[in-house]
Amino acid sequence: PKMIYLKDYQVPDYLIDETHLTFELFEDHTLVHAQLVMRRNPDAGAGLPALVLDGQQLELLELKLDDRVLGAADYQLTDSHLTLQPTQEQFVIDSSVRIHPESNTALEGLYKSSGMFCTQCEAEGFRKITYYLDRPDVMSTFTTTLSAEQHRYPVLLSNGNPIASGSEEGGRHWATWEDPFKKPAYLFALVAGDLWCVEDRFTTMSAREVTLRIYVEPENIDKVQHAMDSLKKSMKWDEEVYGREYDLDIFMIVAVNDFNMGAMENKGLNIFNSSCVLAKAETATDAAHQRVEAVVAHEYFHNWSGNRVTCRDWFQLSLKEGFTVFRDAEFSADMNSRTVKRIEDVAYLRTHQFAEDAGPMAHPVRPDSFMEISNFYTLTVYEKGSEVLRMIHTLLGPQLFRKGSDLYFARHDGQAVTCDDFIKAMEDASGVDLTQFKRWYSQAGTPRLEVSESYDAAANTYRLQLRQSCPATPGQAEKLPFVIPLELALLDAQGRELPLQLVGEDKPVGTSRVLQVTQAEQAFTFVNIAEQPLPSLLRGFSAPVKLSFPYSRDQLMFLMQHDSDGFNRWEAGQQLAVQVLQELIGQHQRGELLVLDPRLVAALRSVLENDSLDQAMVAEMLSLPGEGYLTEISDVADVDAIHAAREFARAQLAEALFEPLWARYQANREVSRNTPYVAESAHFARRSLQNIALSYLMLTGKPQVLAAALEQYEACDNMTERLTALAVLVNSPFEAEKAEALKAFAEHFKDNALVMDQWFSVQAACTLPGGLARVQALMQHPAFTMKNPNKVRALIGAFAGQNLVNFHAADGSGYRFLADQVISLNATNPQIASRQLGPLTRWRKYDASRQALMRAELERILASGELSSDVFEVVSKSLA
Ligand code: BAL
Ligand code: ZN
Repeated sequence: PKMIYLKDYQVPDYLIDETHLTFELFEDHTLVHAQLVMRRNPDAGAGLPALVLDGQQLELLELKLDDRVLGAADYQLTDSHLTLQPTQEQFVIDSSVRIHPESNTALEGLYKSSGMFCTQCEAEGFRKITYYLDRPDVMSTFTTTLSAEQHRYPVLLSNGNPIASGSEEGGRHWATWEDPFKKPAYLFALVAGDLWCVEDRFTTMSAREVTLRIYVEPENIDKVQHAMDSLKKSMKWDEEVYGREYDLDIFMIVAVNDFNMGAMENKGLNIFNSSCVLAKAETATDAAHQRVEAVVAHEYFHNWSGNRVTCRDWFQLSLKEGFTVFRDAEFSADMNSRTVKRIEDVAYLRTHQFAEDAGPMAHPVRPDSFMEISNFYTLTVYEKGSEVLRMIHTLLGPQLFRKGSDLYFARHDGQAVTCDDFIKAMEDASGVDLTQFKRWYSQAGTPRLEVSESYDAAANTYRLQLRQSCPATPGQAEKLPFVIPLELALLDAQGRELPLQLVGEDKPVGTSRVLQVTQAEQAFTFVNIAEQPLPSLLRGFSAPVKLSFPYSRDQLMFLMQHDSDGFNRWEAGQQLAVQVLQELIGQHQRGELLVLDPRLVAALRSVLENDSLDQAMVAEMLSLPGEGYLTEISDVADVDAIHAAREFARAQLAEALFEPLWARYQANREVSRNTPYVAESAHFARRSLQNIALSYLMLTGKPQVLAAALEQYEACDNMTERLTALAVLVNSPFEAEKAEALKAFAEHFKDNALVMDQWFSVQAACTLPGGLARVQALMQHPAFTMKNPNKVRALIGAFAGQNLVNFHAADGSGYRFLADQVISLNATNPQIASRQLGPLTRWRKYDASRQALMRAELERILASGELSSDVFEVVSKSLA
């Protein structure tokens, strides 16, 4: 595979104005006829160059140029392109091809999932359906007719509005859909299956009626209401917050079981991984309910940020993804607890995206090269991209940001544009110069921001000295300073915010404000500060950086109690816990007795005993930094010491805080027992505290806790409580109870694939010794299959990504296992194979012996035969 560069971008030589598709779907093949109404691109210069169409795994049956059948001498065919010579500026191409969705295991293009036909075209799947200019800057209207056996496939769907349908001889039927909005081929979709739907309506802000349909397999029709409610909330929110109205007469979501991603925003016909649609109390956890709400919103929001205005080329992917993640995060914050949402997002970013940004696959939010675009649907493009949008929002403020987004949508509606176009609209609307800010798009790596202070009691001034730097990343040795929005406050000894007046200002500007750090070294001096303050820095995580300030543990405890910024109260607790855990890690490494700093116990006790705190916040504050995060912040991660230290701290906390934990648990379980399940934030909060309390309590091994776990497992009415009870049993030494619960669970839910995924995950993540053997045994379970991406993620992904102490077993068995799975998946589903590689690519984080073992497995993959471009790119870059 060869590297593709952003700098080589050229406008397309030809454009496609109209695309007319006909699909004849059969059990052993599908015929695709495509009529493309094309013309020379006036922006591409003079003359008539050769027309090069993309196409892979297509059997060409017939090709016509303006009704003239072409012979083999009239075109060139390779395994990736069809080249021919147009003779006029405007022309029509007709092609007929045969494809094989029934044997498509890569789940790109047209494929079959649980007996239905469906598609996934982003990024480059459409070229596996027909010959086309498969690039996002070629936008066309589409008319699609599909025909299939009526009995097996009563529902026939495509993008846009339905315009005609009918029956054919031989038990077949057909339907025609027309999408009047020009779109790139990656937004094309088709579905044929035996599906039921829930239907609803939405009246838009200009009083248009839109039909909403969610299609699922008949047995899942009882699990759709939450997604429908989420869709209506999303449509309303996008009108209110962004002024964006839906544009077609119908909006459809289809749930499919085999799907590489979470969901796909095809115009008017979103196709979803069933895990991101189906949710009801008995089968989906609170987290799953929130995920459904967020993904439904995300895909819906793409209708404007992605579809109406799309990307010029795939280097601009974050134009639509970073923006849309930011939009869905704000939506979720408005629907639920804003602070808790921020905490969850930041914890995720710092554990996973920071690791990516420090590893061999590090790339800018707008990458400048790739081999395989599928490898760039990354945490950096999505989550860091969203942080970049959040920073623009912070710098401009909500009104100017909205003015900028209005201008962006108005200026570029119907166009395929770049990240620079987006920034330009923000600049033009706000008058703010974002030239330096744009380095966030072009420079990879997580910036460090070191802060120190000095207080001058005689002059009543307080000075913050800042130093920013950014480590080298592949291809980028030197970095220029970023614009870092630093939101901060200064607290007095009572925890009150002081008025903030910088030198040179004639009066204070609020008590919490955003400073712009733009230089490698910079200082800010505040005046009229009558006592030594304590700074609350990077409030709300106002920039995706690694901040350091020499807080003492006592100062962190003070911030945990007093900071008025909820995020920073949590953050102070996390920093305190990190300091304490790192001390324990050191003790473990030196072979010393482990001793937990009692201040952590005291801090968490006061959190637990504070009835005025939101229960979800209490739960978040009780959660110690994860092993993944502790790995990320280590220079050399000692997996065993990290695990031992964290487990020791959890066990000590459980013993020391038994009383308040037990009281909180019992009170919350009592309410849960007497309240029917509701998927709302107050209920999420109660259950999250109840469940984290149970997981601590179980570490004490007390019989009344075991009894409580069993009671919760058996008597609860929802998956949130049931799965937690199962997880604590699985991680406990109570072998008989554990075996019984696992068996009962599998028996009860054996026919529900999504619930069985959770059953696999809980066991894959169990850190007790023998993890690999358990995972290998589970791969033989009748409910497991390597063909289903959700199953791969639930078992193999959870083992390698969450069960660090077993995956990193010193004998290399975990690495060998993962490499075997990647080699096997490479042949069937390259995208999923490449995704599973993540943990092996981080080999530089570990000790010399593990490094050698991990490298050896990467080299074994490289030597294993013909690799997909997906796997080859990640492996070769990891070894470079
Ligand atoms: N565009 C791929 C799936 C998503 O980000 O919505
Ligand atoms: Zn997206």
